[in-house]
Amino acid sequence: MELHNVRLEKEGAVAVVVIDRPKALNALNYDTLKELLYCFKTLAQEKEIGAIILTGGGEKAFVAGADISYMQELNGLEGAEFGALGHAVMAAIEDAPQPVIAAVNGFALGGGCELSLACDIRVASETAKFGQPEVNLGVIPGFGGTQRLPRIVGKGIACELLYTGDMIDAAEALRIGLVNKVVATDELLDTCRVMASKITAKGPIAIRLCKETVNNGMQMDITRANRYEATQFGQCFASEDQKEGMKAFLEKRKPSFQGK
Ligand code: DAK
Repeated sequence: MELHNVRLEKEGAVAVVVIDRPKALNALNYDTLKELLYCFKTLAQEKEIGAIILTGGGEKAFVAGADISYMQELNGLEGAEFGALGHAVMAAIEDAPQPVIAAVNGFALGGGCELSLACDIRVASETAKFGQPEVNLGVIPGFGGTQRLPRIVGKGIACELLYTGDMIDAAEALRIGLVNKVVATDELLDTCRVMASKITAKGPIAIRLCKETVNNGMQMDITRANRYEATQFGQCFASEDQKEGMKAFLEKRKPSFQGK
């Protein structure tokens, strides 16, 4: 697939996906969502990629939301198709075997905030701004914001953000647990690269199973979730990585994981 709105760059074991429509503050139209879906589906098959960073092109925005000028013209059927595509992108990020780090470099509003919520980890620049302003447009979030936001920051704070449509800055996002850390703008990508490299140095099977277990377990009650974790834990022992990791510890050397 030819990419016009998204750039896919590979730096060793780390892939960087850049949403690149800075003139429209990287707003998500149909084509951009299609390209994102393609990138995440493709990367999911690439065993040599161990972590993915998702960010926005330009200086101002991660993603300022779904593309309002595109959406304005949609009929009911097209709206439903657009919604389904958005959900498919969020699911592709969550289901990717690799951890996905959102490097939030500016506005993350509406669908842009929701995109960051689908990622495993959010790192924000000092200039980042988050919000779910859909109520200002007479709609509700449609890419999972009403579901993922309360699971991340708790119901009360999520409801305040969802009902008021207020924008919050990076410091407030950190305070409420929406982001993992806030760094200077010019350090954002390198901070994410360091984090991604730390992850890619671990056993890929353990990382994949960890992500899968967190995401699936959070949909279960605690008893089932713990049973599920025990099964997933057992799976690690069918891997060469587990043998290597434990052998390396006992031999006082660094492990050499092969992802097998
Ligand atoms: N869509 C389209 N264009 C956008 C945009 C957006 N969301 N956000 C900004 N732009 C464009 C502006 O129109 C402007 O274009 P030009 O006039 O230069 O052609 C350019 O980006 C620069 O924006 P501004 O001139 O407005 O820049 P400022 O610094 O003054 O303001 C801002 C930045 C981010 C505060 C402002 O642009 C803004 O408020 N943007 C809209 C934010 C917003 O409301 N986002 C939420 C969108 S609603 C669905 C599922 C999900 C969704 C929809 C449907 N289904 C299930 C069907 C999701 C909905 C949303 O995300």
